[in-house]
Amino acid sequence: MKLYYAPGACSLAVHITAYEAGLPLTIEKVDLATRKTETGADFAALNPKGYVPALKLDDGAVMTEVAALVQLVADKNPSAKLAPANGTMERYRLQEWLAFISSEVHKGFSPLWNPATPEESKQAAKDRLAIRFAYLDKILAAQPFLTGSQFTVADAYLFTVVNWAGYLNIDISGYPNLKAFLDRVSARPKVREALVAEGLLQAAA
Ligand SMILES: N[C@@H](CCC(=O)N[C@@H](CS)C(=O)NCC(=O)O)C(=O)O
Repeated sequence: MKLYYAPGACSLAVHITAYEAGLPLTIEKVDLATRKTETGADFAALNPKGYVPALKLDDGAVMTEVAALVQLVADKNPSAKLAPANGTMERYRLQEWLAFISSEVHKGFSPLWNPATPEESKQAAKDRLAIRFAYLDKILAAQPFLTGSQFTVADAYLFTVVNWAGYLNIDISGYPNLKAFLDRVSARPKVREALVAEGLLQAAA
């Protein structure tokens, strides 16, 4: 499998999932401004949506959308327990989390990345995110991960997007359980490996 990614973007959730699942993965960086990859390939031709992540499977098929990709990758190695079995209530709960993260948190950040967003709209986006953070903080007060005691793809996705708060100078110290979650996930060896591979963290000497 080959993951087309941009450093620290939502593609990191798929990257973390593949490493946590112990699956072989090659990665190719995409310049989102030019839509060219680091090998000079035309990313827009590969994924007409133009955004990362895109995953090229071993049969050449290209898949997109974080919420679908993390499940596809997790299901390739069920023994890693990154997603409960398909068709179970636990799996639907996981999908409930993935939908929440995608629409309420991931896309909640989007206006903040856009330099053209007026200040007023940025503040409104931050206010909405604060409501989501407060909810997540309550959940994570009672359990280490979103679905309970097991790290899943939902945690990989939540970590990836809430981690953007640091880059955007959004103070999350008012959500100590969410902050502790970020620290807990960022300390995982496979997460660190993905961060190093994307050039976001120095490899330990
Ligand atoms: N619905 C997509 C959204 C992906 C997305 O927002 N990708 C961002 C990076 S996190 C991106 O590539 N933005 C550049 C663009 O849209 O041109 C998904 O969930 O995978």
